[in-house]
Amino acid sequence: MKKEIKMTFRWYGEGNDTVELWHIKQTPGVKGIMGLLDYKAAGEVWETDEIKSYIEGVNRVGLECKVIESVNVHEDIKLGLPTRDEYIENYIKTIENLAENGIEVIIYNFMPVFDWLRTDLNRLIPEDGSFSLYFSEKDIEGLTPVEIVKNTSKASRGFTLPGWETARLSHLQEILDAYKGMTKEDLLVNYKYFLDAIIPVCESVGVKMACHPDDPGWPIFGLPRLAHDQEGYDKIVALHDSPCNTLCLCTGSLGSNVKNDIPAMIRHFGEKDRIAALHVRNVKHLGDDRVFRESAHLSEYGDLDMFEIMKAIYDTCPDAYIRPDHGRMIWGEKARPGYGLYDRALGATYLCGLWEAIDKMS
Ligand code: CS2
Ligand code: MN
Repeated sequence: MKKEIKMTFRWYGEGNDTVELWHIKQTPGVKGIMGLLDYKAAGEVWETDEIKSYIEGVNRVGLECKVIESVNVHEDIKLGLPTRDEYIENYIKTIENLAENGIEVIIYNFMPVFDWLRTDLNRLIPEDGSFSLYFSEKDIEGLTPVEIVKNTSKASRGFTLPGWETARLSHLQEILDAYKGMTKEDLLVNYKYFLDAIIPVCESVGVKMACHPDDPGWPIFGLPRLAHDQEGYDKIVALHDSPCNTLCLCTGSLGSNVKNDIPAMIRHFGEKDRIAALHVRNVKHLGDDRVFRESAHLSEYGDLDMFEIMKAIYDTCPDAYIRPDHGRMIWGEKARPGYGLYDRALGATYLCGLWEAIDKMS
């Protein structure tokens, strides 16, 4: 191969995932994981010892861990509260501790309150009897955010879900109230304050921050959101101009918004050296721009052209870490919604296959 693909897999940790490290090790093409200490609340310091023993466990099966996803940003930082400085200090300490343990990229997001949002975590795909994550704007119209959170927790089969920490969401209404009246511009100011504090540290320890997009890719519940199109990301990278201020380009999150041309966005930011990580998955819109499900990875099952996506990565940011993102539940698997083994493994293999073809053709 002229260029090696850096294929990875998300893993939630020992005893916290139906997927085990040896499953990942046996998945062709996958060289490492995007890992996390799932028990850490936003704002807490990740200590060197715990990071070290986590990574040693991963290395023991012959996998590497160079990417962390996520170190969550405390709400007070996004809100710009006086208490933010303490949380930023903790964030910096965590960056330093991760760097000391060989971490190169930290994925995070700067979405107020919610991480990704779906209205159904186990939606039947009638064509083949599998299940996937589904979103319909109409389904959230009649519901309050608090009700949505309750439904999501109930459907999560007892697994933790990224960004849906029970402790934080237990005072959800309070957090939502704190955002009342906040504009996109206000949020950008708070974002800049955060980046100005952490990016110089990242530069000195050699870590790239990679901002994950909003999902779905438009504002919800009247909350300000910044990262769902090229224009928004242009603003984010301009907030603090540095090769360490990058994005995690998630094709499925951005692809939920039909206005986004994903291969063009990859080329745009890849050429500027502002993509450090990618989540590559497909979405299928169902007769309406704001109704979609997550489909199998192959182009023919969704709306995205996966060949053009992989080609854009190969051409402009081949050194970025890649993983399949969510997968469907197939073959009777019972796992964390979106994070079963089988469909993600098929996705990884397919993406590696596209890569090999592109590599040989170029
Ligand atoms: C992930 C995100 O499950 C997902 O959709 O891609 O939750 C991602 O891990 C976070 O937004 C990053 O902070
Ligand atoms: Mn993603």
